[in-house]
Amino acid sequence: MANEFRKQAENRSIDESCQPIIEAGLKQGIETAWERLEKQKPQCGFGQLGICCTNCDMGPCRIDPFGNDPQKGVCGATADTIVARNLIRMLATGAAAHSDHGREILEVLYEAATDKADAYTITDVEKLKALADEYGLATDGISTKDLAKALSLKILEEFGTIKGKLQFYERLPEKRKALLNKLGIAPRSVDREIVETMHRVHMGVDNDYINLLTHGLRTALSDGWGGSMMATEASDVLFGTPSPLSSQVNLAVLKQDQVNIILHGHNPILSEMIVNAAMDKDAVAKAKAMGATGINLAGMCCTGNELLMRRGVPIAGNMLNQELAIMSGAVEAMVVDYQCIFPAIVDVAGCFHTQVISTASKAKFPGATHMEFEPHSAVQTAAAIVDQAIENFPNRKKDRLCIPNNPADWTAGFSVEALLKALGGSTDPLLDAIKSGQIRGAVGIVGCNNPKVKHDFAHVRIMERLIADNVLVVGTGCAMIAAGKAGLMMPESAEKAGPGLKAVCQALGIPPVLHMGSCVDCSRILVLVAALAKALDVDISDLPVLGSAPEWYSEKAVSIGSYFVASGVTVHLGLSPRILGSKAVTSLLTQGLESVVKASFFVETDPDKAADAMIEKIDQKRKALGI
Ligand code: SF4
Ligand code: MSK
Repeated sequence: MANEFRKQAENRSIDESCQPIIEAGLKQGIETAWERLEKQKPQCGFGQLGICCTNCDMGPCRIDPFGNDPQKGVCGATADTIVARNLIRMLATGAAAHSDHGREILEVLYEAATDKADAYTITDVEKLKALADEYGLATDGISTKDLAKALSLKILEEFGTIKGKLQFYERLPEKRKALLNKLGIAPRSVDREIVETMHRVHMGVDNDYINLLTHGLRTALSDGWGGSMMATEASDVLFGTPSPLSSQVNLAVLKQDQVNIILHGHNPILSEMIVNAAMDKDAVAKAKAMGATGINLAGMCCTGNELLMRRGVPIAGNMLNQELAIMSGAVEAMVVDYQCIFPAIVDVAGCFHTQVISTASKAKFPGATHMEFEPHSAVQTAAAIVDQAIENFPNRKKDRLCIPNNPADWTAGFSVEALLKALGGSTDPLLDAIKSGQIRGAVGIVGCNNPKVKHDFAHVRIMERLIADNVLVVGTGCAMIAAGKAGLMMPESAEKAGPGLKAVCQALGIPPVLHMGSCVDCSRILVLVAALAKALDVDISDLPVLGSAPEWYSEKAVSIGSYFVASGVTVHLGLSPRILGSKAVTSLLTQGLESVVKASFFVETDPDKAADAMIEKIDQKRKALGI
């Protein structure tokens, strides 16, 4: 039986740091996402094909996928309408999640500028001035705080602006802007596009699948070149623009002799304060008095990525590691903000001493302790959270500890600014390497874990294949945490790259897989590809670059994939979206879009075949560019 459990653990994940914990959980009968997925099987076929509609109370309605009756919902909606509506509803939820996060960061920037949130300072004044300039604000003789106030208000206005355009959209190359303007899908404001999606999917509004999907692209653009980009830029102003640093990753970053606090979710606003609170000497002294040797912070998912990028805080794991971290028996507190947090962590925590502490008014977890975060009292809340974790240390059951050894080393912090600095101030060396063929192209690998895919396997396999073929990988989110755990993010990892890429990485002292941040930081990838296209005076769709989400699960990923495609980057998906119930929608998204936005989606579940297809597409782009 023990062997059986080990085999099961190895089948679930390639992350060696979590396999012993999965095995221990199986022995103890602790339910995790993998068990819950099994219990859901067979998952509803109508749902998987996207042909179940619950949009109104005449339904729910289902379309027969074999062409028999019924072929229409009670209202008359066809499979094409239902599939397109369901997809853009998902997309809008993802765009809303990113953008609402962005709005909150901007509100804290405003409060910091108006002395309502003293704990926050403006760290990157240079970026503040550059952004103010971009927004047409006078900067001479204006104090930093006044500038931050004016800028945050100006950007916040764009959530509901009536001027009909977003400033960051101007960052697109002229050719792309002209195309999007011609198609009529330039985003008009952030909230407007999301609200309009919700309007269009109501019964009896937009029933034309092409019209629905076209607006889906506009909504996604309002996320990529709007809400997400605002979140990235405002976070940089507040907490600093990332630059390369070293840290560690995987569940072995948890410490046997210290109070372990995990910071999980997406928003850095409170967690940055917890990083400070954990360094407080009274808190450390109290931890020691409680029998620990100190306080250890570890990130999880994108709150982790935010803290890693700017503060070098180690990361315990990505999305499928969240329950496993608690099952190490070594976590005193898991502090959560929002997005990608399993409700089930409260149940798993119930089997151990871990306290789940929720902090966002909009994300409460029944069974968790709620300690609400407000910017004006951030320092006190952070201190109280750290104190609660310290108090919980004596409750740890030593005989249930299962902390793996050997954390992996990694480097992160590759903002566009840091990359340009490494390149000597311009994109030219990168473009020269691409033109000469030393670097064949680049792929942005982003997104999540999904228990339908062996944890981290698709991410890592695709990355290994691409770098071996001289394709530079950049990325964000849980994909990058997978890469770090697999040892692909050290300068020495260049050894795993093909000769051209290896030489470039060694010359610059960078790894072949570059961590650019959290989910909202996919906007950094947009800025990078826009800069490359502008330097070559081509459209983004002409570049030998692709996007890939090998293990995606979230609605945010639907929005990210769509804004990449709308920006001209073809995107690989490792799992099919729920669109196969409509041939028309499937064909539009996987082929038809090429003639509209010069990019499209393709689905390939086999990581090797996906890597082959990406390399082929990169070579086609190179040929078309004449390089
Ligand atoms: Fe059924 Fe139409 Fe209502 Fe959807 S909107 S549930 S297809 S009646
Ligand atoms: S956390 S959206 S599982 S990347 Fe950003 Fe990871 Fe995907 Fe959440």
